[in-house]
Amino acid sequence: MQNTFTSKESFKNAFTLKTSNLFNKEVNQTTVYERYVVLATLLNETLNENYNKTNQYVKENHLKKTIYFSMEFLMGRLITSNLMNAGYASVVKEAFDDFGFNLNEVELAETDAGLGNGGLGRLAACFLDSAASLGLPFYGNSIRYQKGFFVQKIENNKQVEYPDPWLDKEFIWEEKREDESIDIPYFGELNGIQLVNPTWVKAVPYNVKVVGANNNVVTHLRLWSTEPSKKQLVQDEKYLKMVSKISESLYPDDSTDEGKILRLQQQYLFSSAGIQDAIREHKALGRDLKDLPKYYTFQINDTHPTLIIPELMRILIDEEYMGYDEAWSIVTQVAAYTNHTILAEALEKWNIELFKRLLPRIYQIVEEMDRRFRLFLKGKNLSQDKINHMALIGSHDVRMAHICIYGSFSVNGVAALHTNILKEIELNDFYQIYPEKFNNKTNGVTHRRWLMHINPELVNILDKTVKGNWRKDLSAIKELENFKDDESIQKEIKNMKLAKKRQLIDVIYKDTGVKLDENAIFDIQIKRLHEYKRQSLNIFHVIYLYLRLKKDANFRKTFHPQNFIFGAKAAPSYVMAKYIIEIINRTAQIINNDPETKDLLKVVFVQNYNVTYAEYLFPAADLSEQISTASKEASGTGNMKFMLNGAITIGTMDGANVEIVDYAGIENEIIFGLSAEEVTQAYKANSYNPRKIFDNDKRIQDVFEFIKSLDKDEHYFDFVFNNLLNVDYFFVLADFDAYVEAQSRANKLYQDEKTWWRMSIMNIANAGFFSSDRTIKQYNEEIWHLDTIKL
Ligand code: 26V
Repeated sequence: MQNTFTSKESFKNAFTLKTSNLFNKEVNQTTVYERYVVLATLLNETLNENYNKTNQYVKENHLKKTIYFSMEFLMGRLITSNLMNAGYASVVKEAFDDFGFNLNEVELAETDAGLGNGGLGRLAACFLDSAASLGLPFYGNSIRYQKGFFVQKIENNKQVEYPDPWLDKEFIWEEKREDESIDIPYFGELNGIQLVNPTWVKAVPYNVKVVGANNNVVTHLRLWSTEPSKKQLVQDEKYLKMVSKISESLYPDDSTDEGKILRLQQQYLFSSAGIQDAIREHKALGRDLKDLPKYYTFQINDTHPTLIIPELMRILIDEEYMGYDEAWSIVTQVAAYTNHTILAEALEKWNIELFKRLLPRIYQIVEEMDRRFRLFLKGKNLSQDKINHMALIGSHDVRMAHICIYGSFSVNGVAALHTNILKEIELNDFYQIYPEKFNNKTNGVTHRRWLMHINPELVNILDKTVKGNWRKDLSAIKELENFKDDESIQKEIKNMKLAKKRQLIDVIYKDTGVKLDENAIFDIQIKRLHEYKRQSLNIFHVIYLYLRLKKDANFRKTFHPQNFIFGAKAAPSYVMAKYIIEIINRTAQIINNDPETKDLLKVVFVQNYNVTYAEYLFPAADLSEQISTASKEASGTGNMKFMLNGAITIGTMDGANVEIVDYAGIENEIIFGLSAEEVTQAYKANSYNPRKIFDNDKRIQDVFEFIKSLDKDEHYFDFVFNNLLNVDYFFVLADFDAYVEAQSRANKLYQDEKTWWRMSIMNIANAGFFSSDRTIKQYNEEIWHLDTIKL
């Protein structure tokens, strides 16, 4: 097939022509950004053909689809992965060399699509890549937020949030489908079961192409935007403002009722639009609604899209005139739910009055579901207490997770330990009733982005050492293990790290003005700022280390220089998280400017940690900080990206760390701290006393004194101290001693080069399991049962 990208010459011609069409310029007169626009436009146009073929194949072969409903898709930049997956990267590179352009620089001109805040959103993006690459009819469904997750700057050592108006620049990969818009009703009153006088909002879809790797498959992510609806006769200023607010930003402030309504409006927007869209397609293809489960699975990514369950009931009952039982049978064969967190605060609940006001008919349906569920539980001879506890509605709230479990045929956790905790503890009542629904799908990451794209240096080594086709099946990477004691390969891995460290050093220098030492251990903690993730434990250890290095000359001699790198955004209203950011930054100021220790210790907090920054950080790490309070981190996926790039985990036995240890061997990670069982036990027995630990540990007392001295006002950080000394819900002080010991082990191990690089190789070689291709295959074999698109 002849297209723009089949040869260097045809690409250069097309590039020249497009440059002239778009900008009326010669190619060598263009700015870097204009080059990006031309390249992305050409690629996007070329992808149309395979996109149409994919759609046609799915339609003609009547393939079942999975629609992945997720509040977040943290895509990052698409240019590199699209070029790579389409197989055009080398042609473009050669042509750009001829033009004298730097492809890498042009790729960096794309703005991150930051439609997510953390692990759950990035997982959704990895799933799109993996599913398309496996040729599965898998489609994302979410919101086209006008503003991405906030841009973080550090000013005066504090986090300051700025908006991310990413759509102010054209998003080349999307295509608006005005003709497929859907009107969504909010508010109104009920007349029986009929909703009267609702406020109508138009949901307009935009498709973002998703390119499979070397298989010609192109699927999409569908993002819904809001516009005024023709059905809404009165369109005053208040209405127009409401309409634009709905798709304006991710996780708007929910401290007021207005904010809460807005969040629920967002959830209903993409849930309802996605479901109506699927039903419209199903009917247009002449299929019977009874057969919906043969053609669709709706995967609910955490509880934000829960409303698809009552919404589907509403459509089947009110618009398709089905009986309740028949409708329920369909719903419970199409809906599947993934749980991503066990923190109580994240188990979503909505106040009944608020829910009822915004979605009167949906509430009525949830009430009926609740009535029937309570009867069902009664039939199982459960106590009234237990029934009240498990019900869908109770204590003034609608409980989203309970609706998901009741309405789905599958409930999965995201790592082995996490699923066990759900079954045995958090959701045990439900597990007793529905053991067959519960299953595990350990997370994974796409090795196309998190290895091939970000670490060509390591790719070279793999191509020399691994005979199997690891690009297609990452498990082949296990062959690298044969070289674990091969000194020349160890040396190559070490050189790879050095190269990646140098690249990161430049980026960090430009961002923060701090120049890191390439010979130091790169110790990196990058993830959302949360108390359970315990960035606090990390910085407390850094402070301890600093104080010890200053007073202990012998220790200085045995210590290998170490750079501590943090990257994290705190939720804007999360007070404790913001104090921790400030402590890290103020500590960095002191340590980095102390001549006594400046060759031994450096601390940096990178600004605005996002997907693009992550692409520099993961490959440069020696130590991967995974130090959450055991039982709290559902899985983690950063831990997998570090492993795949040869970092050693310093961590607790939490989330997917447990499986990382299983695969790589416990001798190849640095594990410390309380176990999940011990933590759970301590909660139960109410036996933990942080004050006692503090009173008996001079090191912690010194650390707290140091933090006090960071501000003129010695009470400035009292909020933090009070919490840690009186509550310490996340066992920071309890694990301090074990963490100090683990860090000291790490520092010594790094100086034993043969052992260290052997450990590093063992991590890379055993990362195959953590490919999201494996994860997606398991979802498909055990939950979705989709057939493959063959082009
Ligand atoms: C996030 C947020 C963010 C701010 C406002 C409200 C709100 C409500 C819910 C959530 C859900 C976050 C759940 C989440 O991201 N879980 C992470 O999922 C990852 C992928 O499965 C997993 O690796 C992480 O361990 C888990 O924390």
